[in-house]
Amino acid sequence: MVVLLNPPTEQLSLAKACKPKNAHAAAAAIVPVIDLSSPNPAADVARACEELGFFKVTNHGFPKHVTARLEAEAARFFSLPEAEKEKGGPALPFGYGNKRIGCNGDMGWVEYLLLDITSGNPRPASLDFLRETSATSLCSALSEYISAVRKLACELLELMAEGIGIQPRDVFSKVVMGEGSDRMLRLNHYPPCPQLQGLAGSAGLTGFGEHTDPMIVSVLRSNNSSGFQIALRDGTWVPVPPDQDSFFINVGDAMQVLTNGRFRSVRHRVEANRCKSRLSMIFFGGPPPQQVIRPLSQLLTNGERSRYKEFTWAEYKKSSYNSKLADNRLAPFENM
Ligand code: GA4
Repeated sequence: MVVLLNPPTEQLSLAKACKPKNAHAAAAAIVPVIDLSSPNPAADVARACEELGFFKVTNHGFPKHVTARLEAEAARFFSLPEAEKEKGGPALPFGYGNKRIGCNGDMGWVEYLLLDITSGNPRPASLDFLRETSATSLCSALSEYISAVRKLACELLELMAEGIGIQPRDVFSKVVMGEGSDRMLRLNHYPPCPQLQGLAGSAGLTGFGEHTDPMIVSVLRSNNSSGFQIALRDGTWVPVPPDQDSFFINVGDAMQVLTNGRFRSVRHRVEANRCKSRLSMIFFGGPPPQQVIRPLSQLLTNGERSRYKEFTWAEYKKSSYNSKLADNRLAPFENM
């Protein structure tokens, strides 16, 4: 089933999404919750990365006002007239994008701002299309958020290393936090979808189609609007109950390779909501372009073979950006 949008060439598929009322409660039980103020969260972090590739963190100490400020700035940006926002597009891959995701025909009921933050903050030029005052206030909200989210990502990556029993503790974090490491920030706005209003409760419109994240780690925060779903190992999709006070962490493809498949890159997607806007902010942390990606030698004990062929991050990115969202991007790099 599809919904036809304007212009009619833009077709977004309707995902099957029939869920019983208590599905959220069941899903809440599935998503591991890691309390970062607990005495030793590392083992739980590693278990979550192995079993699901996904978990939620609470008591993270992230300053609330920083999130609130970026959320307000993002909402202000997305409420600008379309013609203003379009000046920042098309997203190839960076900039403002509307419904088109990537360059290979993927579509979603989403508008977004994808920013390259490799050098710390978004390159000022990437927001030059905004009037000076809005660019300045969005930029400063972004820099504040980016420095706090980098700290949180770093802490989580260290817990992942500790939990899986490898040393030094910064083995993952230094790859993501080093000079020239590939880092991005994405602001996604999923507007309510009026076309869904009249439809029966069994269908959901694709906001962001199913995919895995190519990077090492993704740190996601959203407002209190539902729609985010993850796939379990058996392919079952479960809705993740929203929680605006927590962060959700995804393992990405590069981390799956570094750990020789112990940590799982989680497949996820977002369904559009018929009546409520969803606003999310995602930090993606990856390696520098020339970094060779292969399983850490400490994890290849007792003659364990690498499940993957070696590749550089630049090679992986090139191949990723030539793929469709739902593709298994690691398939060409798997050893038989
Ligand atoms: C998915 C995760 C991140 O949002 C992203 C996406 C990127 C893009 O939007 O430009 C990609 C997608 C993502 C994976 C496959 C390619 C590239 C769109 C697409 C179809 C920024 C990323 O790093 O990979």
